[in-house]
Amino acid sequence: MEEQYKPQEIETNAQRYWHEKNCFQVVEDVNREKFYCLSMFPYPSGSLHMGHVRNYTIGDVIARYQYMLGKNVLQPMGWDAFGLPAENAAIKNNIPPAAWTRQNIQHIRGQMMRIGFAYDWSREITTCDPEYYRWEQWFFLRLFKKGLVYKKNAEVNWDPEDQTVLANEQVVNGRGWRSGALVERREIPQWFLKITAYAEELLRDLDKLEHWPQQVKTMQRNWIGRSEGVEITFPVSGQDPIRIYTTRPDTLYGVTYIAVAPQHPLTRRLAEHNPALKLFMEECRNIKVAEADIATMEKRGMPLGLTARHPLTGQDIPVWVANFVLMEYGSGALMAVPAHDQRDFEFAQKYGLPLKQVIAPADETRWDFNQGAYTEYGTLMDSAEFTGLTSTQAFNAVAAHLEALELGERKIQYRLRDWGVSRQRYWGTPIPIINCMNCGAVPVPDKDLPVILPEEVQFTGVVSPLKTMASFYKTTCPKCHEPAERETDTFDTFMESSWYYARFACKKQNKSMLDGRANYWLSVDQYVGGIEHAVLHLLYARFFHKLMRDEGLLNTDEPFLRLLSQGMVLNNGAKMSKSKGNVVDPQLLVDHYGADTVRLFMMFAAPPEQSLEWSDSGVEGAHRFLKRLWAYGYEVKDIIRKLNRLPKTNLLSMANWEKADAAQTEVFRQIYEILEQAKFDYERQQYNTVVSSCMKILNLLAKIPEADSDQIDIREIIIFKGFSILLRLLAPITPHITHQLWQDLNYEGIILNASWPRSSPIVFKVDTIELVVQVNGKLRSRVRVPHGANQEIIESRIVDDAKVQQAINGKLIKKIIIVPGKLANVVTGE
Ligand code: ANZ
Ligand code: ZN
Repeated sequence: MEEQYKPQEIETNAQRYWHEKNCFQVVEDVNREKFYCLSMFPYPSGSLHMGHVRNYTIGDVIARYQYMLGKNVLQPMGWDAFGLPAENAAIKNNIPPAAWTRQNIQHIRGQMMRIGFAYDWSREITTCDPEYYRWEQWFFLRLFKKGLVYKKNAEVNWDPEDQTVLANEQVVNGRGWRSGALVERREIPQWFLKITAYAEELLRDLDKLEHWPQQVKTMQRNWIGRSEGVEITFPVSGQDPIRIYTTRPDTLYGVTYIAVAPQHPLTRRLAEHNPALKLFMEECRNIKVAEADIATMEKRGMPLGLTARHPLTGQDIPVWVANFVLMEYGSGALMAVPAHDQRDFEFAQKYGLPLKQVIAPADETRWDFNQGAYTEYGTLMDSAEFTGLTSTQAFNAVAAHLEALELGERKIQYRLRDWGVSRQRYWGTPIPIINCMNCGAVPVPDKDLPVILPEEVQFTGVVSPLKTMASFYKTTCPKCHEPAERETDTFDTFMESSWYYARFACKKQNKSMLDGRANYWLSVDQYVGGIEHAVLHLLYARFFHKLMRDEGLLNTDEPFLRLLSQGMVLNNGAKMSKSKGNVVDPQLLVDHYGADTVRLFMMFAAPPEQSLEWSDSGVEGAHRFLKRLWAYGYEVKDIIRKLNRLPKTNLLSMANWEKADAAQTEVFRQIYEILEQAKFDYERQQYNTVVSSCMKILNLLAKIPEADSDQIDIREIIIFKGFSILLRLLAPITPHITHQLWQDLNYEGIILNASWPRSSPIVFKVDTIELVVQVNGKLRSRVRVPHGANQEIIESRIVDDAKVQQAINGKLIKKIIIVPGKLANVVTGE
């Protein structure tokens, strides 16, 4: 055994061992409890950053912990390889996206291996491999046949100079990033997946996800945005009636105008003969309406010169076009109630439209409109026969009345829109459709899949090479055999990340998308990733899971049982990022201190869900601890090796615990007490306190007293047992050093296969006495210490006591005065 801690050597050895023995390659085994642990796979750009390292270390600690509990653990890794950055790099470095991506994967895989993540590399997935995306194409066509896929016109950013579609990231201040031309909005045909058909289930099943952070579930609920309301028809003379959607039919008597969206068919029709209206429509087109902006944006509009008839009062109401009405929501028109809706209120103020109060707050009748609209529920006033009802009663009464008149219908509305999956980009999965002049959009026959993306391309960055590559797009129609053209758009890369977790379960399956093994491994027991994926990725993956279930490929309802959203890595209070110039390269740290130090620091510095503040001294502290661990192992190696030669079974019974030295037994008891805490913390995933527990155990062991009696063997047993507990508790966090120490000290087998430490095998009969503890002369606590405990143990019990710590409040302890059997006084500085 080496006297010095040499992380580089130790880590290479341990990694070689795991690799040669295929320690992390798993097969399905119905007789064992499985555990599927997954960290969100990375986009392979350049090299790993600290956020990745944190994410993957947390996942690895969870996987290794489950492994040591004896479960059949699957922890795979792969590459989310398609996407825009590869195209940008291609332009910049004049290297094809494929080559750039594969080169990065090579590099990052090496980095991951160097950190010792327990991945089953035999299951690696690269989403830009035809072997992967062919099943995505196949699945898309299944959905196509089921009618869950459709094509419709949708707006894109159009660069008129480069004659190409731009991604949102490529629009800089309204101009094309390359040409500098003013970007236009243009409608082109695109493919959509009917996620709205699953809106209800996606919402309902959130209730089943009891191990997901509330915050993520709330974000998904808001995104799905279910609301119950009524669709009401307002007749318009000489035009089609206007249908509006409202969640507040109780305010129907307070309507003072109707507002329609700039893209509403009525607006379009009238604009044909109204240049001012046409101009207004055009202006609205250029604003991208993010919903969050609607509340704050300047409300603008104009009268359409029409009136609608109120369905109940028969009054004429003016019709306006307004920029805050979304064409994509409800029916693209609303009944405006300025007295009770803030947006309607602001618009009415601006254009001098009337305001009519119809809801009275509970205790008063007149609302002071200087405060803005009254938007809460209340009691109806000035509402004919509905006056006096509560808002809730009126909702039903008005809805029923309108339904009877056939002028309204209750409706459930979702904010969720269908998922547009077409991207006018090169580096993605080709959409497996052939466009034929005679037959329209024809699916590529299964036998012709995959539609392979050509990788050897000249990439200028202006237009997707697919659009100019006749060898790619020229083909014949599978139906009529006339010349036809392939779809040159590719899929949104969220498609690939929506089902990779399932594919990992079906290693080397090239006959089908998934097979029966998916039902063994799924659902994923633990998913770890960043909060930035709270909505899109996690919602799409949940959607895909249900789609695959309904295709008969899976038998579960949800992909991820437990979700951990890890906090950010900060440096000097700000997120570590290139743009802020505060990045620390994990590779340099691994090279300098070794992987175990980096892993230990990551786990010690903060609980997984909280943000982690970078600290150089924290890294050094972690490294010092590992050096001490090693040094201690070296110091006691002869004792441990000696005991390891004895038969394990009677080791503890050999010792005469009745006569054992009290101070020593107390150390032993404390180790077991800490062990219980650490096991609890592992279960609740609070690894920072696991690490502090480990530090405490090492401190206890290092200071274990010599015996008063001649029961020397007990001290040795405690060292032997205590160190083995310590190593196993640390093994998921710092797997290399613990692997080596376990082996060097001749503990049985490899630590990976060692059983998880069990609770205390002996009942401690500790005879204790109570000490009154003062801090600077003031009574603060009472602490029990073992009878006959030495000064050192008494001090450690006092210092560990929570009330004492609170009283000390971080100050330096000058001394502790002990009156044996009675009292202790802690004296602090300042
Ligand atoms: C009258 C009313 C009175 C409304 C009132 C609200 C308060 P949620 O709850 O998010 O589903 N609305 C309807 N269609 C719209 C569209 N296309 N663009 C913008 N707003 C639209 O929102 C439903 C409410 O948003 C509807 O209820 C409607 O205004 C408005 F005191 O109708 B309400
Ligand atoms: Zn055809």
